[in-house]
Amino acid sequence: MCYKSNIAEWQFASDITDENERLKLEQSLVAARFEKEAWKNITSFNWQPFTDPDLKRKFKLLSVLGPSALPEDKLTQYRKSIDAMEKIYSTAKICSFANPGDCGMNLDPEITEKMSKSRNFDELKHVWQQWHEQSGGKMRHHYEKFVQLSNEAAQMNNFSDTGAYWLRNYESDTFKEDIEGLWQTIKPFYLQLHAYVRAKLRAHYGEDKVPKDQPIPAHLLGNMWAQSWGNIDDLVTPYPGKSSIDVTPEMLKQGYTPKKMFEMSEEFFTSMGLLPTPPEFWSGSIIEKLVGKEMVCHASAWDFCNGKDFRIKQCTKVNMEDFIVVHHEMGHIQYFLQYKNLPLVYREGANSGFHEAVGDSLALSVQTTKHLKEIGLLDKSTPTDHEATINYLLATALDKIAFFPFAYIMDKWRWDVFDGSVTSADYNCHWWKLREEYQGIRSPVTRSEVDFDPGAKYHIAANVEYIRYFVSFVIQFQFYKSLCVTAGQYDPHNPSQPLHECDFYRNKEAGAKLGAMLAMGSSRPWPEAMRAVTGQDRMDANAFREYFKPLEVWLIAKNKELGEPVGWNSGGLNCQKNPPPTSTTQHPPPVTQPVGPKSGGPTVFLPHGAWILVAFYSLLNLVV
Ligand code: KAW
Ligand code: ZN
Repeated sequence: MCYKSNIAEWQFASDITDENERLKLEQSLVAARFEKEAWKNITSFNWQPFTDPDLKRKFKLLSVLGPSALPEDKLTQYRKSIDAMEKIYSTAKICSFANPGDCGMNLDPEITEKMSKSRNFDELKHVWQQWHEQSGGKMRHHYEKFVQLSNEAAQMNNFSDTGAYWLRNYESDTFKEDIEGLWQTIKPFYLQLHAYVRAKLRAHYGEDKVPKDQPIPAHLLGNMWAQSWGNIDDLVTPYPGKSSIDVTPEMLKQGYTPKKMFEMSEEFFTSMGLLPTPPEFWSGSIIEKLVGKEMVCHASAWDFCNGKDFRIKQCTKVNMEDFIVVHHEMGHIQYFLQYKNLPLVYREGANSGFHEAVGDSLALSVQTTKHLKEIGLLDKSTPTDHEATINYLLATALDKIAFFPFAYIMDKWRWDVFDGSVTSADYNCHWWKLREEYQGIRSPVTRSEVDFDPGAKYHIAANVEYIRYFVSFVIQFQFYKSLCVTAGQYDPHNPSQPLHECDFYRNKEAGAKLGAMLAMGSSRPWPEAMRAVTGQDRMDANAFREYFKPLEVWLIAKNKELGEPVGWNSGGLNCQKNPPPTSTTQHPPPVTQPVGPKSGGPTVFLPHGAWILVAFYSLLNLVV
């Protein structure tokens, strides 16, 4: 059943057609019937008093049914709303800024490339606004329906709402408090990075575009969601002209291909004595965007549950960023391979954050100057003095530290939506409230409740929980540090061997340690799995602080020297309930444009003249 469902899902994700959508839905209903039967069987046992801990754990994990608890008509609605959003997200297109007649720009690769490379304020703003309009903007009503049904399913599983249902995966009563505690530890460092980056952006774009003590405009950070900022490294690098770790030009020069990137990643895993991928992986995976087909380009790794068929689907581009993503996806595959002989119920990560952290822990080793030299992507004479170190750590921080507040609010927003503290009347403005409060960024154009900006991010559209990445970005440094100590590559008491220079390539001891943890799957509570690698049994930001220590010291001094304010003032949220009359310059409201909240109540169509009134009240709203 697991195999059949995966095949149907893969078919849809790699070839988005109405027929494949129908087949996927049909299969999901068959699977739901089966899961319901299994669940009835399991829950007919009084398993709570069982004394065999392993048997009890299996029963505990199997006793939660998930969305399949819904009656068939509602399950159909539920699936259809998610499929519709994923389809909107994956097929959205926008028009070019320079070439308005060219309206075939996809997120992957054209839009992503523009966000990463363009330094033209207005072009970035255009691309940002159009993407948000064409993706999230088209799915608000689907999301409303989805929230209602998803909560209904959670409640049928005896959870208060979907947020509580998600948290079961972390098997902790203090999970939310733990995450908040970690954020508080990271926050001072984030604020320093934010202040420094804002200063550099102000120098480039001017004080009028990037005011000194305000949130940063969300479209200037090299990434559509301002979630990782590595792509603007050239604008913010502390010592220009010194070495850069972006080896993209070298990869292109050497004629790298997606296939070569995957082969190299596999070789890194096997060099540590970890498992090779089977032939099915290479014949079944899709590692380049298919021409002539609509597909889900957001990367993913698939376990077809038959012990043989494991695949990756990724629209890989030849650049450093995707080289890291390749390792990330290969980390998922390694986990699959390691636990493939466990009972199906245990073929999962110790928790979702563990699954996300495997490839990233290795990628920290891959991206070291030492390793890049070894694989011929960096010149052997590249220095590793203090200035080069700061450049390196800052480039890494742009991806790793900038990410935390984003990863946090992705699920903070959904927790608030699922538990009802935020309703659809406030979906978008609440999103921007969190964006401003945690990330210190602001929308480049006024937003309203006609927009639905959370839906412009894949994991909201496709309903993938996100706090896993927050967990991952903390624990990957714990794993990295422990593997480095095991490999004799890091000694906390030896300054000539700092953590960020550790490369455990070819180290079999480190590989054995990691492999042993992965082979546990979800058979034990995650603190036990963590202990197998780190000796610790909790999430801890200290390894992370240790890694970045020289940069933290440097940033604090630099911001002081520049007289740069740390933090931001809120000059009022750039979001209002009603749409401002001039919010969309591209598409002026047609004669019969629906207004008002899209959920509930009837849609109101206004005659042309009434727009003047709407405009007046919107303006009034703005003034008030
Ligand atoms: C990130 C992660 C690593 C390196 C750089 C990064 N930059 C940003 C991130 C976080 C996040 C993002 O893009 O926002 N990364 C991803 O989404 C990578 C895709 C994935 O490998 O995590 C993928 C997401 C997914 C989940 C469910 C359905 C479809 C896509 N996750 C998996 O494929 C997966 C596989 C096995 C178990 C669990 C998840
Ligand atoms: Zn992943």
